Amino acid sequence: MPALSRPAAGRRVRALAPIVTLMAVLLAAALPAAAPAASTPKRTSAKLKLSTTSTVTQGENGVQHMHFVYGPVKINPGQNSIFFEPNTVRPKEDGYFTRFEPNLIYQDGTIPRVDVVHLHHAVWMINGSPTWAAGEEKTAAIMPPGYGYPYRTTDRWQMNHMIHNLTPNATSVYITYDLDFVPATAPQAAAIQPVRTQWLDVVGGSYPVFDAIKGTGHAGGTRYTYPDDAADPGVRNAGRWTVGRKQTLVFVWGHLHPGGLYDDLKITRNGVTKLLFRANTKYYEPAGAVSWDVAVTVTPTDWRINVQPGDVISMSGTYDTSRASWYESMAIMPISVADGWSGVDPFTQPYPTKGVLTHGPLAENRNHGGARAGLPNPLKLLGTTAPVSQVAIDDFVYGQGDLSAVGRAGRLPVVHPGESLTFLNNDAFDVNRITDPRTIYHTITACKSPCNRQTGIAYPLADGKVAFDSGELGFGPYRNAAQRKTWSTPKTLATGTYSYFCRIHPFMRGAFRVVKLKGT
Ligand SMILES: [Cu+2]
Repeated sequence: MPALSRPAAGRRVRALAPIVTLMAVLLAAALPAAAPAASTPKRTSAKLKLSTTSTVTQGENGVQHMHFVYGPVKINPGQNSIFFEPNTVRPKEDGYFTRFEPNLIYQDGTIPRVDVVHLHHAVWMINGSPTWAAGEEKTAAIMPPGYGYPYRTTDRWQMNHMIHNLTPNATSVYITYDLDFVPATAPQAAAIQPVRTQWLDVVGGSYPVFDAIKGTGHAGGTRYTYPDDAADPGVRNAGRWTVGRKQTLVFVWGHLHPGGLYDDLKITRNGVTKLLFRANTKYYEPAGAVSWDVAVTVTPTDWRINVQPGDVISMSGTYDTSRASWYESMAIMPISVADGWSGVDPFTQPYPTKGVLTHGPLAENRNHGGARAGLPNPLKLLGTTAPVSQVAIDDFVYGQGDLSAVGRAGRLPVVHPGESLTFLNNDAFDVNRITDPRTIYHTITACKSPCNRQTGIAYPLADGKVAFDSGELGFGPYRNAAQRKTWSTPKTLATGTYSYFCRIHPFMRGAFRVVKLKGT
């Protein structure tokens, strides 16, 4: 189990969240499969650990409950990198999948605390197509009775994962997935209608993200919907699918990041647009829509929508921009689709719209943060006596003005109005090593002063009075890397003290000051 201390212990002591015993959670399989959204499933609180070996147990009606364990996945200090790897952890015979449920565990079967290491995303790529996915919201995909994903042992599986290590400590984890499987040899298999995933994503590409900036969007700058509120009209067609033949939509789920409120699935026919389903969030987080302590609704088991050639299926994602900015946000809706019609016409017949939750509050989300941490209040810290032009970041520490620093290094770097302070990420290694997965990305992201409280899943937030963000400083093969290691503060900042944090490693805090020095 990784300790929450820095690797170079003793040099400087950080005020971090107290080390608490990691809590095991109930086997998610023990939860009700589909409780009405109105009734929240119970918090996971049992002492069960997930198995660290793949297992199969025989269920009823020919169904096998399969628990797969993928890994170990070595996690480097502070990593936030994307990997594509072949995946051979899967059934040994042909059949159908009727349920998918993801998780992340340590070697001992316990589930990592989400503020320590978490599944930013994982996508199960099958024969080159994204089929199932997981984010830290850990939604389960449960097919309505009679539908299943066909599986052949000759299929090509790849795992695309982005596991985010919020600490400077290396660790090792396993991605788990619980699948209900009906072997092709079981009599029940003959009655299963095959489905495939139609992937809808508001942005598209290998790293489909957008920024939802505090105070922007609609409803007085409190809601930001992508693509509707996006400035770039070129992106507006990414989350659309034009139907080519008679098909039935049988199941829909939605992926969002913290701050996300809902994903909407829509259909347009003959110029008329209707909402087919809203994947709505249920935040268990006491502070509201600001953390991963959330579940997202899926379609109810009797939801079936007939679609026909020419129909346009589209989606949007909406974030709360009243309290904070949400950088690198996602909005994705995988749809399970069967051939032929086995549902209702959405324009002439009623269909259920109330979603269901697939899990309750999860124990791994319990460290919310925000308590006193013993860090200084930057508003009361002295500034440097001369203007500073550059702050280097080394080994997870901002070189000047880091709130954990003592003595002169803890003085806030001062810049003149109209000038900027440049940050240099030395943990990003060299440009010649751009594919090195050890690259450590850091950000300089505005948070509301003093921004000095204990780190948790809901603290700190990108809630600075003036929003700024450097992007992920560093190099790498994917779009999450800024492909540069420097960033300069806006020259337009008014005089005052500005707090910031690293949104990849939120224990990293710092501040700088814009001030006109006397005599200059
Ligand atoms: Cu960082």
